[in-house]
Amino acid sequence: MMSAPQSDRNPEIKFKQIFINNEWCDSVSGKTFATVNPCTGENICDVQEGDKADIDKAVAAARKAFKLGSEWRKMDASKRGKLMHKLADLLERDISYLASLETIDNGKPFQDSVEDIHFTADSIRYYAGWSDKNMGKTIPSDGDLFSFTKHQPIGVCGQIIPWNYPLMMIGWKFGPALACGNTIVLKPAEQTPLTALYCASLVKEAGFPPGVVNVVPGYGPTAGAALAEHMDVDKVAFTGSTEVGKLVMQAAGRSNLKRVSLELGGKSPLIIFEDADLDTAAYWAHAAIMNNHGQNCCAGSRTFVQDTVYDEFVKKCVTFAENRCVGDPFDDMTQQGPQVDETQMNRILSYVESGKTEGAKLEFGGSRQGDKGYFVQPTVFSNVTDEMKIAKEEIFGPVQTLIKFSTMDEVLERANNTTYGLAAGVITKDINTALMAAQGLEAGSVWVNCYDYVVPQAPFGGFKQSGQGRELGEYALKEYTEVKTVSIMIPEKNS
Ligand code: TXE
Repeated sequence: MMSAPQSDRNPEIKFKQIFINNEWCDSVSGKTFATVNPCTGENICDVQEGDKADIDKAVAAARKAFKLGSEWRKMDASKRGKLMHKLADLLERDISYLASLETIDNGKPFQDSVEDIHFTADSIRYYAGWSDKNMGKTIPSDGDLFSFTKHQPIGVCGQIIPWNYPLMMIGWKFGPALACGNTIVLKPAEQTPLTALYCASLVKEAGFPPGVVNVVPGYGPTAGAALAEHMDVDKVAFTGSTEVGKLVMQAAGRSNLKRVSLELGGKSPLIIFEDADLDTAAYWAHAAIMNNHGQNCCAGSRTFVQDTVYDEFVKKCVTFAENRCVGDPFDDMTQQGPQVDETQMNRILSYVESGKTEGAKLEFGGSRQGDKGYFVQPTVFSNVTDEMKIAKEEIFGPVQTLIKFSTMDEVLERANNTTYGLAAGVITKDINTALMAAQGLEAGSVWVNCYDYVVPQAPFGGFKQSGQGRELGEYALKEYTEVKTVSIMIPEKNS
């Protein structure tokens, strides 16, 4: 039995370089960038700053590892699965260290980092099981043909990830890519490169051949754009803002039409019907927006509440916000640490100002907490209407917007009246209400009587401008597979 993970406020920073071909190197330009502890605003360390030249080196290594006859291409699919299991075990072996590193770099509470690492390991294990099960078919073709499909890896995959779940995004991205036999160049977010680099050292320790996984820390418009535009990258997977998702897709179109999968922003509705148990509903509504400090792509950032219970519900939400424990992420009681950086904090505070200006009622919070680090008070707005900026744009912070509705038809139409479509939720005791809402909501995930329950086995992704393709579950294999039809002329076909 594993003992409970122990936090360390000052974890030793072991890896700050670029990881290519299972080796550590400095950036070609010689440049570095600082990564900051959002709790204090102080620099943790300087990390090598990769840009186009380093991406070129990493892509060349990934291409070499993908060559026909390479160790990786010849490896049994089941052996790929074994290496992935080893990687998942190593992540959990080092969970105390990794969770401490995640918390100083990102600011999330230590226990949340621990949970993220378990989810990372679980995602990699889930896909390890798929490694020898991504099967083609034999096809009853017309003519004297013996036809079959072969599911092949796509090739070199660029993976660009954000800072809100730095390690977990690695699990979601590495899992299907490696299971299907691809090679990877990962660019972590510039705000949170440290756990990705340590994870790279575990890839090497697990025994993956050189070049299968490469990690290049750096900025989006330089290193990220170089991956999206690269003529020798076969696929790019991106998680981040819708704005940058569009740039990634344009870059793919301008360059080599590489495959693209995107997981983007959201403005997800959570609908509270009058028959719900209001305490439970208020709990879910609070968790839906406040988890991970609101820095969650599927955050329930529009809470629609039926008019008959609206006033009572607002009070309950305020109580939850009042009781939320904001502070030191290494304290066991803390539910909310700082936002990831000063830019995000200021962005959130400017949304709060716009909410006040546009006439929403600030029920609780609304300010920065303290003057050190990037803490924002849990914030609750009532009397929010659909056309307000806080009801339309992704705030990505702990800001709850409570919106009134009367009928099912009306709320579905209003909930769907957005360019996004990542997730949605419904709280009700009535099965018909639940099913009608689940059917009508335009979202890639709909939760009933819960929220943000994401598991490795079930697909996750967006309708509309929230994305392209799906992550997790069997569906994600498709995003990392090319299907080849092989047709063989035979003397005579018999059924
Ligand atoms: O995102 P970016 P930012 C949303 C959220 C947040 C807003 C801005 O609303 O407030 O986006 O956050 C890389 N080519 N989400 O600026 O820029 C970048 O280096 C290629 C939702 O941090 O999209 C990082 O690795 N890559 C989201 C990654 O893209 C580029 C999570 C995400 O950064 C690039 C994060 C370029 N031109 C923010 N520019 C979610 N879906 O969970 C940047 N990048």
